[in-house]
Amino acid sequence: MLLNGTIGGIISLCAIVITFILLRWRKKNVGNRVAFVGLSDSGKTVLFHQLRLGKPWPTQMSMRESEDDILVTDPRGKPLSLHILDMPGHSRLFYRVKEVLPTVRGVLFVVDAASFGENKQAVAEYLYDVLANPHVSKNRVPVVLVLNKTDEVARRKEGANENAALTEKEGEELVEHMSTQLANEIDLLRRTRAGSHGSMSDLSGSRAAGAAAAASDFVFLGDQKHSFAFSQLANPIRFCCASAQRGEADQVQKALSWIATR
Ligand SMILES: Nc1nc2c(ncn2[C@@H]2O[C@H](COP(=O)(O)OP(=O)(O)O)[C@@H](O)[C@H]2O)c(=O)[nH]1
Ligand SMILES: [Mg+2]
Repeated sequence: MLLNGTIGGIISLCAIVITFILLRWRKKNVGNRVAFVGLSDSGKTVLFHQLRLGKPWPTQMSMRESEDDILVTDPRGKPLSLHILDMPGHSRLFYRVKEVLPTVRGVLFVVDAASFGENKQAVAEYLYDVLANPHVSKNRVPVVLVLNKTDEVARRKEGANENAALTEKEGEELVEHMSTQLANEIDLLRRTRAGSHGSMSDLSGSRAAGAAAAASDFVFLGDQKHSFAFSQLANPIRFCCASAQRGEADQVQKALSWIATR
């Protein structure tokens, strides 16, 4: 009886130790790659250089990704290394994004907040393909939506004042506005895609080459019974504002630390 109890105790202890080792091993193997994705011209490359050099750098259109290691700090100030990849945004090169996504620990999805009104359908289509990626959805990869070019948004509000900047409250309102608009677009898109079995051919203005939703692997994002909301996703999602060109990227730094410590 006593012997049975002892053996049972040893087995439980072994199970706990093995689980602990497996969890540590899994965490180590998640890697530290973060892909910067989003439509062309959203500001990925400017942001990439701003984060790696701490200053602007002349950008150029590239057909291949650039990569580098950067350091971020956790909430206790401990430095953590991340490998950031600036992906080309052109729709013809979405196949590279598809190849890279299965290797990432996190995604930084950059949006041009100044032209969002005209581009929201294209932004939503790209975002859908990223969120529906099997690795991203199954492994609950954290996704940060960076609302970039807030300087331009402020400039338009304030009537051509070169130094215009959004207040904290205006930044929060922008996040609220854009996240609601994006959720509405995704809601529409998932119904269209579900209705057409994922065929991209009848989506007006869609990124043809981003045709991640082929009939066989169409993924319905979120809760089918309710209108789409980002909170329905298993992925941790976070929004932040930036003006990469002006070097205003501290919210992005915080978001990267958040990815690194998850
Ligand atoms: N006003 C403004 N322009 C920006 C900002 N970030 C990038 N840009 C401009 O947007 C254009 C595209 O930037 P780039 O980083 O090459 O975009 P990518 O195609 O997403 O890599 C360039 O002309 C940049 O100077 C920003 O924060 N504010
Ligand atoms: Mg670029």
